[in-house]
Amino acid sequence: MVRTILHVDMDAFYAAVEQRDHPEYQGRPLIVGSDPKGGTGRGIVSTCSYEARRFGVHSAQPISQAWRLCPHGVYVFPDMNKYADVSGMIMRILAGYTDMLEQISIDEAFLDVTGCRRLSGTGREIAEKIKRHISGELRLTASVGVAPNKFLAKIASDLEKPDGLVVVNPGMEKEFLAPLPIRCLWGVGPKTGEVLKKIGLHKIGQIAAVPQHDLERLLGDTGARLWRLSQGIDDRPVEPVEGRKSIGHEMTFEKDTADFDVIRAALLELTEKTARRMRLEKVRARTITVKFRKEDFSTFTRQTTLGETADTVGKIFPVALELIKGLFHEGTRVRLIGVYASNLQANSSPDGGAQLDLFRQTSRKERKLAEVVDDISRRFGDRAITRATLIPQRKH
Ligand code: TTP
Ligand code: MG
Repeated sequence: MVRTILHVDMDAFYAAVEQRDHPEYQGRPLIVGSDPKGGTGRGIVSTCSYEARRFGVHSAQPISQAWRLCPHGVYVFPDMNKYADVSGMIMRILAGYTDMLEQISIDEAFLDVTGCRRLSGTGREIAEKIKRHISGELRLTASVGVAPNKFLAKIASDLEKPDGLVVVNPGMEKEFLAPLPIRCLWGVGPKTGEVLKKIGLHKIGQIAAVPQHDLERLLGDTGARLWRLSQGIDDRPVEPVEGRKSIGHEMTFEKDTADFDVIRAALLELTEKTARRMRLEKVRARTITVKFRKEDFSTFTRQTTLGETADTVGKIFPVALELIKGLFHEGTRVRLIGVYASNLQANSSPDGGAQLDLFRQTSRKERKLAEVVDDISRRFGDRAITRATLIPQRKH
């Protein structure tokens, strides 16, 4: 069955909220981030208004550089509580259109409106309604992509920002993708990008024209996945939190590795991402699973059920590490590892739902730490804060 998926993404989210609430900022370059301190500030830009983007300012840029590019801009500190409240209002509006709603960050969500088309109109009509609803009620603009799958909807929402609406009709997938640069394909990092460029592939249409097995030979699993995406194929369902079976992350090592320290560091990073995701979606897990693939592609999984539900690295990592140790033997060369949290439960109680926790005190401290980390990474990007053990050892 052909699906109708919407991707809704707010325009310049934090900056737009500030401009709405401070009419004197409207029409001006507005930079939300840490204190620029007259150009000597050491923090980064969270986001900026479209007026500021014209000067080359962007998210995750050092604030000192933003200052050089745009010294006459307005600089404000992020007000996370306010943005979280507005985010909640946006999600409640979206939830009024379908139960098939998957929030993926503070300002974006996927909706599967396949079942609503007859009642509420075409995908385009539903998208127009949602845009009007959000701007009428919250005085903020959203950009929406409408397409037969998540991948295309996400690209489409970005194409005509701000206040955009782009529809990819079924049958037009390949045509729509062909002229776009390959970095739009999920999973094309700088490394893979280089490999593809070297053999003369720059546009998605060029990838789509390569025989699938050639791309697979070149890039393995990634090649197969990229080829499918280049054809506009993406079967992943929109997963509302309640219906969601698991949250997790996996990674393939650049080079197969037998170094357990490398594996441990990667596992910690994956656990960190997974736990953060769980807190964002306000769920806790009872089951932890690890995935382990050797150089010969043989793949193993192991899982454990916890005595109590968890959503922090402190609780999940030791369990995941034990599971991985059970699968690793001296000399084993590892290609990929993953960690998944499942058996998910909504987390509504204020102490994080850990009523059975005997170590209340440590548990509370750990949650506090996790919340601070979440806050920092929301403001300054995922790379802004990490565990010291994840920083590669440098000379100094
Ligand atoms: P985005 O949707 O990526 O950016 P945006 O909404 O500001 O702008 P647009 O979508 O129109 O391009 O991120 C949503 C919010 O998340 C953003 O307003 C601020 C925050 N954010 C950070 O704090 N750091 C970052 O590096 C990024 C990308 C976003
Ligand atoms: Mg946005």
